Amino acid sequence: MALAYRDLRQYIEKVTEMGECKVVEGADWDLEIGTITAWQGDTGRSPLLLFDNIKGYPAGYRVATNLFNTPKRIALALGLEREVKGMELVKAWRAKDRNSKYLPPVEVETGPVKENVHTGSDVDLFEFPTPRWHELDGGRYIGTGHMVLSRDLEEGWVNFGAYRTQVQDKNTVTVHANNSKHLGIMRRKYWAKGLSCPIAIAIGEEPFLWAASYTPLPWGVSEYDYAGFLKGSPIQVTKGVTTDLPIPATAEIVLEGEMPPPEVESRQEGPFGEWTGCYAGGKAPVPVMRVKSILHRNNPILMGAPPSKFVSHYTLARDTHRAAAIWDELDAKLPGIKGVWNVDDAGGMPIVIVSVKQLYAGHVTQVALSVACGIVSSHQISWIIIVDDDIDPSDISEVLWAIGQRCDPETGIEVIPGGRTSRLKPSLPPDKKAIGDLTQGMAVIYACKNYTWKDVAPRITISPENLQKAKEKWGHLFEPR
Ligand SMILES: Cc1cc2nc3c(=O)[nH]c(=O)nc-3n(C[C@H](O)[C@H](O)[C@H](O)COP(=O)(O)O)c2cc1C
Ligand SMILES: [Mn+2]
Repeated sequence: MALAYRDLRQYIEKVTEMGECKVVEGADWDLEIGTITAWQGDTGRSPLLLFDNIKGYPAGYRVATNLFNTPKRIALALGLEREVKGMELVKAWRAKDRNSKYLPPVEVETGPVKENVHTGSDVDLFEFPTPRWHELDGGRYIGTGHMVLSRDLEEGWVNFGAYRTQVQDKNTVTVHANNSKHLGIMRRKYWAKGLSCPIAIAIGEEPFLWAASYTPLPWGVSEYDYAGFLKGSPIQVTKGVTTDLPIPATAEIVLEGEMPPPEVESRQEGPFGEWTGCYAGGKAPVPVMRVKSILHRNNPILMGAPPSKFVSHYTLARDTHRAAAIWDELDAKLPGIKGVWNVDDAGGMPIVIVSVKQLYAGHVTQVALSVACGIVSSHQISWIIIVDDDIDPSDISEVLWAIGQRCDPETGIEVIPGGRTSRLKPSLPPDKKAIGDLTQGMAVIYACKNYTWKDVAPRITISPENLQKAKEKWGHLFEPR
């Protein structure tokens, strides 16, 4: 189905037509926007929030949050014909990804992002109503729903990713990228030669650019090509003003500049409320970006995606997208995979449930260990739960029943040491962090029947025939006429 929108603005217009956008007037950038975002996000059915007339800022300088929090908005954003949730949404993502054909961007002469261009002493980051999102945040984070662009010095391809970005002063931000991430690798190639790394940051971009920004892709694959494929048409880019980086032509705000080597300049950054549901990062020195130009549309919309423990509140259904990617990885290796669920309530990654139609002895062990070492699944995973094919893994009540009735803890739990985690993990002990040992165990819960004696305890179910007969005879008592 063709997408109903061209850019973030038009997406918001469509959401408004659907009756799912609330304009909030008069909120303060200092905690009020963040508080309303979290309060509504936690209802699980937040409208898209569009903050206007923000305290101390002119009307029209807006902030948008909670963009994709209902099945209706997810369907609109993904271009699905009807709204779906649970395993249906996982299957919809799989159908999209299966037709994967990377589409490179097209360059256009100019775009609405260049409606306003500020350079030199005209650069002032305080032009925008950047929120302080969470109560203990170390400052105002302009980059949460954003994309940080860089070009590989040797290979020439363009990467982007979401790396939290804090405002330091009118023309300086800090960009908190892990060294293992693609920006982390790219910037060190410039720094090794004593050069500053040119970067551009787009804030407020069309939904598939946002999805590509936080999705890990292989080294060498530009997120632009992936976003183009998700969209079904190439992303329009235009050359920057003070960098030659291709920037999204319809972005709301773009900052351009460079990151000098950290020994030339770093600033204290953090802490920041993170995806684990906890504050992380403390106050620590982080490399800066010196902002050389700011481009923005008239009446710009700063897109915010402040992390909370629910990944689905601030991403484009990343919880289900991850389940789809894990399912694809498993299907490429093993038969009998009937469903994969990634538990959003656990903070996005630590709990994955797989339902399997057991075909031979040892099958479930293969599945569990494949999840433990999958490219998508292995990072940050703590619990792998295997259930049988009569259990819908997205139905947590069914999964708890399976743990309660089909798992003997003495033999049904396996702990694998040395799983990959990160400094942000609240359960990682300080002494391991101190020596850089960022690993912890991964547990497998076999909440499934034993293959060799699996038929001994049939479940209580009502056969469709008996149900139909009962309905015919007594349905009139229960169903409204
Ligand atoms: C809201 C949000 C904030 C993020 N902040 C950071 C961050 O500060 N540092 C980081 O290394 N990754 C961060 N990530 C995760 C990266 O965006 C993700 O790993 C992405 O795949 C990185 O792109 P890359 O694979 O091209 O490096 C964040 C993700 C989201 C959704
Ligand atoms: Mn990348």
